[in-house]
Amino acid sequence: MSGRRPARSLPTDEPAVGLVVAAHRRHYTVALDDGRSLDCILKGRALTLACGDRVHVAQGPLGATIVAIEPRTSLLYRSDAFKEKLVAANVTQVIGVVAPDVPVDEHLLNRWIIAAETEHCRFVLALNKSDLPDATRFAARFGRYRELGYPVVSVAATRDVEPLYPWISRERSVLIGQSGMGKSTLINALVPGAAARIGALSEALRSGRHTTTSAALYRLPAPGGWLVDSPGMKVFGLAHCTPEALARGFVELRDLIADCRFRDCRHDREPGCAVQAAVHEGRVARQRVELLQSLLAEAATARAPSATPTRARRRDSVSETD
Ligand SMILES: Nc1nc2c(ncn2[C@@H]2O[C@H](COP(=O)(O)OP(=O)(O)OP(=O)(O)O)[C@@H](O)[C@H]2O)c(=O)[nH]1
Ligand SMILES: [Mg+2]
Ligand SMILES: [Zn+2]
Repeated sequence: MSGRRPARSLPTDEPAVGLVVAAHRRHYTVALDDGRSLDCILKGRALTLACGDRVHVAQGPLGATIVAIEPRTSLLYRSDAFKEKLVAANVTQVIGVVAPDVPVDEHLLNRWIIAAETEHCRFVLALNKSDLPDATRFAARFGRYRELGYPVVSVAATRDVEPLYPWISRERSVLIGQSGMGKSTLINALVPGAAARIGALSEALRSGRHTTTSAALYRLPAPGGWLVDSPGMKVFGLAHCTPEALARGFVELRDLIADCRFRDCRHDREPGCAVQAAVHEGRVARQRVELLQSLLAEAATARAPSATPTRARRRDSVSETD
Protein backbone atom coordinates (compact mmCIF):
# COMPACT_ATOMS: atom_id res chain seq x y z
CA MET A 1 0.00 0.00 0.00
CA SER A 2 2.65 2.43 1.03
CA GLY A 3 5.16 4.11 -1.23
CA ARG A 4 2.83 4.24 -4.20
CA ARG A 5 2.08 7.47 -6.00
CA PRO A 6 -1.67 8.08 -5.65
CA ALA A 7 -3.28 8.87 -8.98
CA ARG A 8 -6.84 10.12 -9.27
CA SER A 9 -7.44 9.50 -12.94
CA LEU A 10 -6.36 7.22 -15.73
CA PRO A 11 -4.64 8.67 -18.78
CA THR A 12 -6.51 6.46 -21.28
CA ASP A 13 -9.93 4.85 -21.59
CA GLU A 14 -8.40 1.37 -21.56
CA PRO A 15 -9.52 -0.65 -18.51
CA ALA A 16 -6.54 -1.32 -16.25
CA VAL A 17 -6.17 -4.39 -14.05
CA GLY A 18 -5.23 -4.32 -10.38
CA LEU A 19 -5.64 -5.58 -6.85
CA VAL A 20 -8.00 -4.10 -4.24
CA VAL A 21 -5.72 -3.08 -1.35
CA ALA A 22 -8.14 -1.03 0.77
CA ALA A 23 -11.89 -1.31 1.15
CA HIS A 24 -14.05 1.10 3.08
CA ARG A 25 -17.76 0.82 2.40
CA ARG A 26 -18.06 1.47 -1.37
CA HIS A 27 -14.68 3.17 -1.77
CA TYR A 28 -11.68 1.14 -2.79
CA THR A 29 -7.99 1.67 -3.40
CA VAL A 30 -6.68 -0.39 -6.27
CA ALA A 31 -2.98 -1.12 -6.79
CA LEU A 32 -2.71 -1.36 -10.57
CA ASP A 33 -0.39 -3.92 -12.09
CA ASP A 34 1.62 -1.04 -13.64
CA GLY A 35 2.55 0.18 -10.14
CA ARG A 36 0.13 3.07 -9.75
CA SER A 37 -2.44 3.32 -6.96
CA LEU A 38 -5.95 4.57 -7.66
CA ASP A 39 -8.94 5.60 -5.54
CA CYS A 40 -11.97 3.98 -7.14
CA ILE A 41 -15.69 3.88 -6.78
CA LEU A 42 -18.00 1.00 -7.54
CA LYS A 43 -21.23 1.70 -9.35
CA GLY A 44 -24.53 0.09 -8.34
CA ARG A 45 -25.19 -2.04 -5.32
CA ALA A 46 -25.20 -5.43 -6.99
CA LEU A 47 -21.50 -5.99 -6.42
CA THR A 48 -19.31 -5.61 -3.37
CA LEU A 49 -15.59 -6.08 -3.25
CA ALA A 50 -13.03 -6.99 -0.67
CA CYS A 51 -9.29 -6.62 -0.28
CA GLY A 52 -7.66 -9.25 -2.47
CA ASP A 53 -10.12 -8.90 -5.34
CA ARG A 54 -8.63 -8.53 -8.83
CA VAL A 55 -10.56 -5.84 -10.68
CA HIS A 56 -10.73 -3.92 -13.95
CA VAL A 57 -10.80 -0.13 -13.64
CA ALA A 58 -11.96 2.39 -16.25
CA GLN A 59 -12.30 6.14 -16.27
CA GLY A 60 -15.97 7.07 -15.77
CA PRO A 61 -17.78 10.39 -15.41
CA LEU A 62 -17.35 10.26 -11.63
CA GLY A 63 -13.69 9.27 -11.72
CA ALA A 64 -11.95 5.92 -11.70
CA THR A 65 -14.63 3.24 -11.63
CA ILE A 66 -14.40 -0.49 -11.07
CA VAL A 67 -16.11 -2.05 -14.06
CA ALA A 68 -15.37 -5.76 -13.64
CA ILE A 69 -14.18 -8.26 -11.09
CA GLU A 70 -12.18 -11.38 -11.90
CA PRO A 71 -13.43 -14.76 -10.61
CA ARG A 72 -12.45 -15.43 -7.01
CA THR A 73 -10.62 -18.48 -5.74
CA SER A 74 -12.07 -17.88 -2.26
CA LEU A 75 -14.21 -15.35 -0.41
CA LEU A 76 -14.07 -15.01 3.34
CA TYR A 77 -17.22 -13.38 4.62
CA ARG A 78 -19.70 -13.41 7.44
CA SER A 79 -23.46 -13.08 7.31
CA ASP A 80 -26.66 -12.98 9.30
CA ALA A 81 -30.21 -13.10 7.94
CA PHE A 82 -30.00 -9.54 6.64
CA LYS A 83 -26.50 -8.68 5.57
CA GLU A 84 -23.18 -10.02 4.42
CA LYS A 85 -19.82 -8.52 5.29
CA LEU A 86 -16.93 -9.37 3.02
CA VAL A 87 -13.62 -9.74 4.84
CA ALA A 88 -11.12 -10.73 2.13
CA ALA A 89 -11.08 -12.34 -1.30
CA ASN A 90 -8.69 -14.82 -2.93
CA VAL A 91 -7.01 -15.74 0.35
CA THR A 92 -5.26 -19.09 0.71
CA GLN A 93 -5.00 -18.86 4.48
CA VAL A 94 -6.82 -17.44 7.51
CA ILE A 95 -4.68 -16.54 10.51
CA GLY A 96 -6.70 -16.23 13.72
CA VAL A 97 -4.96 -13.99 16.27
CA VAL A 98 -5.47 -14.32 20.02
CA ALA A 99 -3.57 -12.89 23.00
CA PRO A 100 -3.49 -13.45 26.77
CA ASP A 101 -4.54 -9.91 27.77
CA VAL A 102 -7.89 -9.91 25.92
CA PRO A 103 -10.66 -12.41 26.87
CA VAL A 104 -10.80 -14.89 23.99
CA ASP A 105 -14.24 -15.82 22.65
CA GLU A 106 -13.58 -19.41 21.61
CA HIS A 107 -16.92 -19.78 19.85
CA LEU A 108 -15.83 -16.92 17.64
CA LEU A 109 -12.49 -18.62 17.02
CA ASN A 110 -14.27 -21.79 15.95
CA ARG A 111 -16.40 -19.76 13.56
CA TRP A 112 -13.25 -18.47 11.80
CA ILE A 113 -12.09 -22.05 11.46
CA ILE A 114 -15.38 -23.07 9.86
CA ALA A 115 -15.28 -20.06 7.52
CA ALA A 116 -11.74 -21.04 6.50
CA GLU A 117 -12.66 -24.71 6.00
CA THR A 118 -15.72 -23.74 3.95
CA GLU A 119 -13.50 -21.77 1.56
CA HIS A 120 -10.82 -24.50 1.50
CA CYS A 121 -8.28 -22.20 3.15
CA ARG A 122 -5.66 -23.29 5.65
CA PHE A 123 -6.30 -22.06 9.20
CA VAL A 124 -3.38 -21.04 11.41
CA LEU A 125 -3.78 -19.92 15.01
CA ALA A 126 -1.33 -17.21 16.11
CA LEU A 127 -0.88 -16.85 19.88
CA ASN A 128 0.39 -13.28 20.05
CA LYS A 129 2.00 -11.36 22.93
CA SER A 130 4.10 -14.34 24.00
CA ASP A 131 6.22 -11.82 25.94
CA LEU A 132 3.45 -11.41 28.54
CA PRO A 133 3.96 -13.29 31.85
CA ASP A 134 0.95 -15.62 31.55
CA ALA A 135 1.68 -16.60 27.93
CA THR A 136 2.66 -20.20 28.77
CA ARG A 137 -0.53 -20.89 30.67
CA PHE A 138 -2.48 -19.20 27.90
CA ALA A 139 -0.82 -21.36 25.21
CA ALA A 140 -1.79 -24.56 27.05
CA ARG A 141 -5.45 -23.73 26.39
CA PHE A 142 -4.98 -24.02 22.64
CA GLY A 143 -3.25 -27.39 22.45
CA ARG A 144 -6.49 -28.99 21.32
CA TYR A 145 -6.45 -26.97 18.08
CA ARG A 146 -3.04 -28.44 17.30
CA GLU A 147 -4.55 -31.88 17.96
CA LEU A 148 -7.23 -31.08 15.39
CA GLY A 149 -4.43 -30.46 12.87
CA TYR A 150 -4.21 -26.66 12.89
CA PRO A 151 -0.78 -25.06 13.20
CA VAL A 152 -0.54 -23.09 16.46
CA VAL A 153 2.26 -20.50 16.39
CA SER A 154 3.44 -18.43 19.36
CA VAL A 155 4.75 -14.95 18.50
CA ALA A 156 5.30 -11.53 20.00
CA ALA A 157 4.53 -8.81 17.47
CA THR A 158 6.56 -6.34 19.49
CA ARG A 159 9.63 -8.62 19.77
CA ASP A 160 9.85 -11.62 17.48
CA VAL A 161 7.60 -12.57 14.59
CA GLU A 162 10.03 -14.99 12.99
CA PRO A 163 7.94 -18.08 13.86
CA LEU A 164 5.25 -16.79 11.48
CA TYR A 165 7.49 -16.26 8.43
CA PRO A 166 7.37 -19.85 7.15
CA TRP A 167 3.58 -19.73 7.26
CA ILE A 168 3.03 -16.47 5.42
CA SER A 169 5.78 -15.82 2.90
CA ARG A 170 4.15 -17.06 -0.31
CA GLU A 171 0.58 -17.21 0.95
CA ARG A 172 -2.30 -14.80 0.61
CA SER A 173 -3.44 -14.49 4.21
CA VAL A 174 -5.97 -12.54 6.23
CA LEU A 175 -5.42 -11.77 9.91
CA ILE A 176 -8.64 -12.06 11.81
CA GLY A 177 -9.46 -11.60 15.47
CA GLN A 178 -11.09 -9.63 18.22
CA SER A 179 -10.01 -6.04 18.77
CA GLY A 180 -6.72 -5.50 20.61
CA MET A 181 -5.14 -8.91 19.85
CA GLY A 182 -2.33 -7.22 17.92
CA LYS A 183 -3.21 -7.86 14.24
CA SER A 184 -2.03 -4.44 13.06
CA THR A 185 1.11 -4.69 15.20
CA LEU A 186 1.84 -8.05 13.55
CA ILE A 187 1.35 -6.49 10.11
CA ASN A 188 3.86 -3.75 10.95
CA ALA A 189 6.38 -6.32 12.15
CA LEU A 190 5.89 -8.71 9.22
CA VAL A 191 5.66 -6.31 6.29
CA PRO A 192 8.60 -4.04 5.53
CA GLY A 193 7.36 -0.46 5.23
CA ALA A 194 3.82 -1.13 6.49
CA ALA A 195 2.40 1.59 8.69
CA ALA A 196 -0.81 0.13 10.05
CA ARG A 197 -2.16 2.17 12.93
CA ILE A 198 -2.23 0.33 16.23
CA GLY A 199 -4.16 0.95 19.42
CA ALA A 200 -2.97 1.06 23.03
CA LEU A 201 -5.34 -0.84 25.29
CA SER A 202 -4.10 0.99 28.36
CA GLU A 203 -5.59 4.32 27.40
CA ALA A 204 -8.50 5.31 29.63
CA LEU A 205 -11.83 4.09 28.24
CA ARG A 206 -10.00 3.33 25.00
CA SER A 207 -10.58 6.93 23.91
CA GLY A 208 -8.23 7.93 21.14
CA ARG A 209 -7.38 4.29 20.55
CA HIS A 210 -6.34 3.54 16.98
CA THR A 211 -8.51 0.57 16.32
CA THR A 212 -8.51 -0.62 12.71
CA THR A 213 -11.66 0.62 10.98
CA SER A 214 -11.46 -1.05 7.58
CA ALA A 215 -9.55 -3.82 5.88
CA ALA A 216 -6.23 -3.15 4.15
CA LEU A 217 -3.90 -5.37 2.12
CA TYR A 218 -0.10 -5.34 2.43
CA ARG A 219 2.17 -7.00 -0.09
CA LEU A 220 4.97 -9.26 1.10
CA PRO A 221 8.44 -9.30 -0.42
CA ALA A 222 7.92 -12.78 -1.96
CA PRO A 223 6.10 -12.49 -5.30
CA GLY A 224 2.35 -12.99 -5.01
CA GLY A 225 2.32 -13.06 -1.19
CA TRP A 226 0.21 -10.63 0.78
CA LEU A 227 -1.48 -10.09 4.14
CA VAL A 228 -4.83 -8.46 4.89
CA ASP A 229 -5.38 -6.62 8.18
CA SER A 230 -9.04 -6.70 9.18
CA PRO A 231 -10.97 -4.70 11.80
CA GLY A 232 -11.57 -6.45 15.12
CA MET A 233 -14.80 -8.45 15.05
CA LYS A 234 -17.16 -9.36 17.88
CA VAL A 235 -19.46 -11.50 15.77
CA PHE A 236 -19.00 -13.82 12.81
CA GLY A 237 -22.32 -15.06 11.48
CA LEU A 238 -22.32 -18.09 9.19
CA ALA A 239 -25.90 -17.81 7.95
CA HIS A 240 -24.70 -18.42 4.38
CA CYS A 241 -23.43 -21.91 5.21
CA THR A 242 -25.63 -24.93 4.58
CA PRO A 243 -25.99 -27.46 7.45
CA GLU A 244 -23.67 -29.77 5.48
CA ALA A 245 -21.03 -27.05 5.07
CA LEU A 246 -21.20 -26.21 8.78
CA ALA A 247 -20.69 -29.84 9.72
CA ARG A 248 -17.81 -30.24 7.24
CA GLY A 249 -16.08 -27.35 9.03
CA PHE A 250 -15.53 -29.64 12.03
CA VAL A 251 -12.63 -31.77 10.80
CA GLU A 252 -12.84 -34.33 13.60
CA LEU A 253 -16.56 -34.93 13.02
CA ARG A 254 -16.52 -35.44 9.24
CA ASP A 255 -16.12 -39.21 9.24
CA LEU A 256 -18.40 -39.68 12.25
CA ILE A 257 -21.27 -37.77 10.67
CA ALA A 258 -21.28 -40.20 7.74
CA ASP A 259 -22.06 -42.96 10.28
CA CYS A 260 -25.13 -41.26 11.85
CA ARG A 261 -28.29 -43.25 11.22
CA PHE A 262 -30.24 -40.26 9.85
CA ARG A 263 -28.90 -38.11 7.05
CA ASP A 264 -30.36 -34.93 8.61
CA CYS A 265 -29.16 -35.87 12.12
CA ARG A 266 -28.74 -32.80 14.38
CA HIS A 267 -26.28 -34.77 16.56
CA ASP A 268 -28.37 -34.05 19.64
CA ARG A 269 -30.62 -36.87 20.86
CA GLU A 270 -31.28 -38.72 17.64
CA PRO A 271 -30.99 -42.51 17.87
CA GLY A 272 -27.92 -43.93 16.18
CA CYS A 273 -25.98 -40.64 16.33
CA ALA A 274 -22.28 -41.48 15.88
CA VAL A 275 -21.23 -38.00 17.04
CA GLN A 276 -22.98 -38.29 20.42
CA ALA A 277 -21.54 -41.79 20.83
CA ALA A 278 -18.05 -40.35 20.30
CA VAL A 279 -18.75 -37.58 22.85
CA HIS A 280 -19.82 -40.16 25.45
CA GLU A 281 -16.67 -42.16 24.81
CA GLY A 282 -14.54 -39.01 25.16
CA ARG A 283 -13.25 -39.24 21.59
CA VAL A 284 -14.40 -35.73 20.60
CA ALA A 285 -14.80 -32.53 22.62
CA ARG A 286 -18.32 -31.86 23.84
CA GLN A 287 -17.76 -28.11 23.44
CA ARG A 288 -17.19 -28.44 19.69
CA VAL A 289 -20.32 -30.58 19.24
CA GLU A 290 -22.35 -28.03 21.22
CA LEU A 291 -21.05 -25.32 18.92
CA LEU A 292 -22.08 -27.33 15.86
CA GLN A 293 -25.56 -27.75 17.34
CA SER A 294 -25.92 -24.04 18.03
CA LEU A 295 -24.71 -23.18 14.52
CA LEU A 296 -27.21 -25.62 12.99
CA ALA A 297 -30.00 -24.03 15.06
CA GLU A 298 -28.86 -20.54 14.07
CA ALA A 299 -28.76 -21.49 10.39
CA ALA A 300 -32.27 -22.96 10.63
CA THR A 301 -33.55 -19.71 12.20
CA ALA A 302 -31.85 -17.58 9.54
CA ARG A 303 -33.52 -19.70 6.87
CA ALA A 304 -36.97 -19.67 8.52
CA PRO A 305 -39.61 -17.80 6.42
CA SER A 306 -40.20 -15.19 9.18
CA ALA A 307 -36.51 -14.30 9.24
CA THR A 308 -36.03 -14.18 5.49
CA PRO A 309 -35.63 -10.58 4.37
CA THR A 310 -37.92 -9.43 1.57
CA ARG A 311 -34.86 -8.14 -0.28
CA ALA A 312 -31.67 -10.08 -0.77
CA ARG A 313 -29.07 -9.82 1.99
CA ARG A 314 -27.15 -6.55 1.83
CA ARG A 315 -23.49 -6.99 1.02
CA ASP A 316 -20.77 -4.70 2.41
CA SER A 317 -17.07 -4.64 3.13
CA VAL A 318 -16.22 -5.04 6.81
CA SER A 319 -15.86 -1.80 8.75
CA GLU A 320 -15.78 -0.41 12.26
CA THR A 321 -19.56 -0.21 12.56
CA ASP A 322 -19.96 -4.00 12.68
N1 LIG B 1 3.08 -6.91 25.06
C1 LIG B 1 2.70 -6.96 23.79
N2 LIG B 1 1.79 -6.07 23.34
C2 LIG B 1 1.41 -6.15 22.05
C3 LIG B 1 1.93 -7.14 21.17
N3 LIG B 1 1.32 -6.99 19.97
C4 LIG B 1 0.48 -5.95 20.08
N4 LIG B 1 0.53 -5.43 21.33
C5 LIG B 1 -0.25 -4.29 21.83
O1 LIG B 1 -1.63 -4.60 21.80
C6 LIG B 1 -2.40 -3.43 21.53
C7 LIG B 1 -3.37 -3.63 20.40
O2 LIG B 1 -2.65 -3.84 19.20
P1 LIG B 1 -3.30 -3.66 17.74
O3 LIG B 1 -2.24 -4.13 16.78
O4 LIG B 1 -3.86 -2.31 17.55
O5 LIG B 1 -4.49 -4.71 17.82
P2 LIG B 1 -5.54 -5.08 16.67
O6 LIG B 1 -5.78 -6.55 16.76
O7 LIG B 1 -5.07 -4.57 15.36
O8 LIG B 1 -6.85 -4.31 17.14
P3 LIG B 1 -8.09 -3.76 16.22
O9 LIG B 1 -7.49 -2.96 15.11
O10 LIG B 1 -8.90 -2.95 17.17
O11 LIG B 1 -8.81 -4.98 15.74
C8 LIG B 1 -1.37 -2.31 21.29
O12 LIG B 1 -1.21 -1.59 22.48
C9 LIG B 1 -0.11 -3.07 20.93
O13 LIG B 1 1.05 -2.36 21.24
C10 LIG B 1 2.89 -8.07 21.70
O14 LIG B 1 3.40 -8.97 21.01
N5 LIG B 1 3.22 -7.93 23.01
MG1 LIG C 1 -5.88 -3.27 14.02
ZN1 LIG D 1 -25.55 -37.48 14.50
